[in-house]
Amino acid sequence: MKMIFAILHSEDVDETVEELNKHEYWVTKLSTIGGFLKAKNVTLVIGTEDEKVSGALKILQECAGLRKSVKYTMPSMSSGNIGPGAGAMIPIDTKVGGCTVFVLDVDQYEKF
Ligand code: 2BA
Repeated sequence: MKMIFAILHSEDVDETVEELNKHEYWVTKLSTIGGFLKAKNVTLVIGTEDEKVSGALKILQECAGLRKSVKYTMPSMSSGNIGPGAGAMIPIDTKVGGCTVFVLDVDQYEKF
């Protein structure tokens, strides 16, 4: 038996928990705050059998891992862009998400 602690961005939590539940993982959500940036994040506590750990890690990586995203922004007027297409949105590559995971051994597991 293992205990997985996964610290992830709040915006990735709903999809991640839904996917974990769909694959029959038990999950507890804790509202947490990063010690360095003091920003809110969420820590998921997942108790599971050893053989199911890799499946949980795969879901965490897919739903909450660091990934690329394209944001669109308006060009600034001050850039002197006044020709045709001046109002067109500019795509900017950004990175979103990111998840820190700890996997611990569990000595005993009971439900009373
Ligand atoms: P990440 O490394 O992606 O960490 C995101 C959040 O995950 C952290 O929030 C913290 O809540 C948790 N976390 C990460 N590694 C941990 C660990 N070994 N033990 C316990 N919790 C852990 P924050 O502490 O607010 O950190 C936000 C981001 O600031 C970090 O992103 C990292 O890029 C940077 N950072 C954190 N501590 C730092 C430090 N001492 N020096 C420089 N940069 C730091």
